Amino acid sequence: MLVVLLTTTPGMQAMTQHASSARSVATAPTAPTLSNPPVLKNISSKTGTVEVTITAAPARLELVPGKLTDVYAYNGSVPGPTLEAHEGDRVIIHFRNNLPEASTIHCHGVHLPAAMDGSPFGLIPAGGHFDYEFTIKRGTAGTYWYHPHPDVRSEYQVAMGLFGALIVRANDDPIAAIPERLLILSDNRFRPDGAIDFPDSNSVQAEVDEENGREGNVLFVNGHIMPTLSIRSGEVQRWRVINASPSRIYRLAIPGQTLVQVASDDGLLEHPVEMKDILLANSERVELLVRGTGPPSSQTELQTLPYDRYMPQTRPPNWNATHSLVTLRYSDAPPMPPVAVPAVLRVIPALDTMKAAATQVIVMSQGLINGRMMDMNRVDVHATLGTTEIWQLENVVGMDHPFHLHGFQFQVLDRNGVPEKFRSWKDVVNVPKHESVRFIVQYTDFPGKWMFHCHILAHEDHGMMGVLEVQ
Ligand SMILES: [Cu+2]
Repeated sequence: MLVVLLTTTPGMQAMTQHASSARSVATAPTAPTLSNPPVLKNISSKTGTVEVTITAAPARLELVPGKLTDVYAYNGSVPGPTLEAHEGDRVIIHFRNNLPEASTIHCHGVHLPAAMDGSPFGLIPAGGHFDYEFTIKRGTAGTYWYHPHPDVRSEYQVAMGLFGALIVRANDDPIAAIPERLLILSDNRFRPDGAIDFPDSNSVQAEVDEENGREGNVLFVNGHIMPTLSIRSGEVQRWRVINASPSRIYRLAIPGQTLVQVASDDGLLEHPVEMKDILLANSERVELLVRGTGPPSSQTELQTLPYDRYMPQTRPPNWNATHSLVTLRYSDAPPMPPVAVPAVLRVIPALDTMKAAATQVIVMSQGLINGRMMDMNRVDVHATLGTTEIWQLENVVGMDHPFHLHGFQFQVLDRNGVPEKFRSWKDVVNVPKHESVRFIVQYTDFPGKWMFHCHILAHEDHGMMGVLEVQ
């Protein structure tokens, strides 16, 4: 069964021709064209094996036009190169840590053995190396990403430039024919000389950053400031969007049109879902079908709308501004015929709440989970391999905490008791201020110690993390 996505709504052409008055926080002098980070070269000749080398090292790159910035980079680029694999592939990552400090590669959201998770339990020292090896589970095609996960230093290392996309493809992807774009969202803050700006530890800014997480005033998409993305009138594009910002939450919208969500963190939804705007918390991913509803030669933009995740006392002054992320420019080619999109993307069997062996209550407060700070020597949650559990996340403070569980993908059941509108596989869920979320998870395989934490990296670094042991 196919549905045809509608192309134009009345009045839209006029709106898109005069793209909104929103201003970006920082504007580049010349608009770059959106391009993708390089794709990691597969050095294996074996079918079904993806073998790559990733080196983390200091580098000096032009992140903002005309300035050179000392960064940490994977294979010399920010964002790092994209790891592409297929379901069922054996993935081997030869990681070399040439940073002056310990680090890891955490393949965020990927279901893999605990020893391959790149968690704080698997630190690779400065100058060290490690081979991550795992097989990508069938049915988990989706948009993932990788980043360092050392205890206490995650925010710093990600802010210094260590993050990259990890795309898992399926041979039976029902929308594989739709042209694809990758959008890795990040932000940063710079000194006048181009150096990445970290506040002095005793400053007011340091306190604000500790509370909010360090937000940048320069917004990047694939490392570009306000790039231009081309689209043809009538065309439909599949956008894979990753929030790689350590603390900024995005509320994505294109003025005058709705977005069609087709995938969540861990792959396709069951059906396309029409959304006015999409909230993308730290480390979340979404796949969208973006329709070229504007006329040839017009332009519009992808924006992030205001979203109040903050405590009133540390709310940034411009929190309620709309920021522009990407200029969407229509080619002068005549409109394309409508594109057919399947009404059914895949089937996601519901995990059965009647089979839940326990409910884990997780209370998130100011910097604490269940009243405690992270301790690598403590196990906070014990679970039995093969069982299914419900996790009840309660945010008891006045700011959002996006919650991430390592190793196991889950299904959100409800938010504040309201059943989730559509089923999806996720590995992170935002828990807004004073709200609660329940999800269900099955520990299908892979015993070991797994992290769970707030994905505002400053919160994680300051102890909002715990350990789940599956035995
Ligand atoms: Cu948090």
